[in-house]
Amino acid sequence: MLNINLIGVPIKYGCDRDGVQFGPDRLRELGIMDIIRNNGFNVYDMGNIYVPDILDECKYDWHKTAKYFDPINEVNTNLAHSVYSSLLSKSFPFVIGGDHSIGTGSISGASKHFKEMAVIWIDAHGDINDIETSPTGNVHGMPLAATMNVGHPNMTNLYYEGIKVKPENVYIIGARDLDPGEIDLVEKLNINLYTMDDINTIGLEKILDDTITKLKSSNVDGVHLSFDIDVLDSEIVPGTGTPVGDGINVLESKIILDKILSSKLVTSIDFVEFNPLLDIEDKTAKVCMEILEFIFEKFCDYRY
Ligand SMILES: [Mn+2]
Repeated sequence: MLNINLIGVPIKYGCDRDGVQFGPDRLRELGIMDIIRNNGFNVYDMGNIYVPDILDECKYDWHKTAKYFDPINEVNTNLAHSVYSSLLSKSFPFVIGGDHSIGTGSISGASKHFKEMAVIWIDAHGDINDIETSPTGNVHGMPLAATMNVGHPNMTNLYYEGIKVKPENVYIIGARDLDPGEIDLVEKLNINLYTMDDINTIGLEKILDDTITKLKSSNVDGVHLSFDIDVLDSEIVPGTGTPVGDGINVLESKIILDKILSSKLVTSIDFVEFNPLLDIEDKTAKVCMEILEFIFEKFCDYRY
C-alpha cells in the first residue's frame, strides 16, 4: 500500500498577497487527511515547513526587485529535503501550498531522487519568468524557469547545483496569461506548452494522450505534477491570488487528472494557490476538496 507524506508549506511571499499561507491548515480542517485515508492509503501529516514572519517593508531586503528572495529560497531548500527524504523512505510526497513559489523546492527535492525528471505544470500562468523578465518581482512566477536552470543562481542551484529538469521534459497545460519573456523562453527552450487556445482547438484528450505517449517513450523515471488551482476559471475559484478568466471547468480538471494519473507515472504532487481569505462562501474550498477527493480516488483506482 502506498504511503503518502502530506507536507504543508504555508507561504505567501511568492505571490505577495495575504491569505494563501492559510491554505494548508484550511485543507486539513476540511478533512484532507480523511480523504486520503478513506481511499485506502497510509497517510502521515509531516506538518508545515517553517516559514519565518517577515514585515511587508522588508520584502526587498535581499534583492532589489525579487520580493522576499532569501526567505523563499530557504523555505524551498527545506521543502526540497523533505520531498527527497519522503521519496527515499518510499513515501509519496503530496505538497500543499501556499503559493506556487514552492514548485522550486518540490521539483529540486524530487529530481535529486530520480535520474531524469519530467514536470507537468497545470496552471493559468507559465511561471517561467526570471527576475529580469518578471513584471512584478513575485517569485511564484519563476519556479519552473529556475528548475530548468534559468534565473538567479540562488534559485537555479537550490538544494544542489545545476539543472533539475530538462525543458523537453516540461509540459505546461492550461496557460492563458503568459508574459512576453515567458513566450520567448518557450520558443527558445522548446518547452511543451498547451494553452487554453490549444485545449479549445486540439482538445484535451489528444493533448493528454500526446503528453503521456511522449513521457512513456522518453527516459523519464519520475514525474512531478504541479496543480495550481488558478488553472480553473476565475468564476469557479474566487479564492486564489491571481485568477484568470476563460479557464477550464471542474470536469475538465478531472479529465486532466484522470488521464495523467492513469499513466501511473506520477511520483510527487503539489496542490497550490488556494487562498481561504479571498474565498467567497467556501466556493473555492469546496472545489478544492472535490478535486482532492478525485485525485485520491483515482490513485486508488489505478493502484499506485
Ligand atoms: Mn502557478
